[in-house]
Amino acid sequence: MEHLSIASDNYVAFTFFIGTMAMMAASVFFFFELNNTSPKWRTSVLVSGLITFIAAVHYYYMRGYNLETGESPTFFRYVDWILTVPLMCVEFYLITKKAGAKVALLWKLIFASLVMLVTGYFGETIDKDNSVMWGVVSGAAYFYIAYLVWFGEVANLAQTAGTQVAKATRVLAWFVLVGWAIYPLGYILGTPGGLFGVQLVEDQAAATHAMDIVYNIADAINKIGFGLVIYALSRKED
Ligand SMILES: *C/C=C(C)/C=C/C=C(C)/C=C/C1=C(C)CCCC1(C)C
Repeated sequence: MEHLSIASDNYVAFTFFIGTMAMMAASVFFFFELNNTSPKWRTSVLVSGLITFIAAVHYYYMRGYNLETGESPTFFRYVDWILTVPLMCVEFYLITKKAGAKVALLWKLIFASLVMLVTGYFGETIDKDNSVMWGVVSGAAYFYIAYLVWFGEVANLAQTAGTQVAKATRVLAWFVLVGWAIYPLGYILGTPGGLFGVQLVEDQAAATHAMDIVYNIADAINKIGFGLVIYALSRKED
């Protein structure tokens, strides 16, 4: 059997490797800190750990897949997102629940995130020719989520849930607006004609590599960052 190791100039494989390690470390941290977390915040911190743990398992797999085939693990990328993004919606629900958030709000967030991800998957895989159209639909669902957390129900409930929850929700809203906006950039770089027919990276292999690196960086920022905001909130208010 051929021995596979990461070449020092293989940034795709390297970021998959670092991603695996970072997600694992974050999960261990969140899980072990559960013991020092007040009961009120325990579920929220547990969900932070589940998000990074699910990502760690997927990254371990995607790292091996990418190393062995040299290809982009698109399917498992989206399986990961379809599990972890709804869990991020659960975080918004949990921290605003004390202020009266209803399960209907949670479903609204989850539904929008599923629309965002399923349409993105279509654009990247089975209907690449219409990647711009799928990207626009996905973007609309993304803006709806951003709207809910900045100005809609999530923002309003957070205001009545107390200063610390309001502050934390504002930081999470920045993650959604800026951190999540990195993903459409990856999509535009990696999809043929992603930005209204313009191919930004000429060579398709290089374009796919750029997309994977951008997604890997975005995942580390968003999954671990989100979890740390929740963790910090659990320390400030008990
Ligand atoms: C942990 C994973 C996260 C937070 C993933 C978030 C993914 C997105 C916000 C993806 C958004 C997309 C668009 C807004 C348009 C193009 C297609 C996507 C799916 C890349």
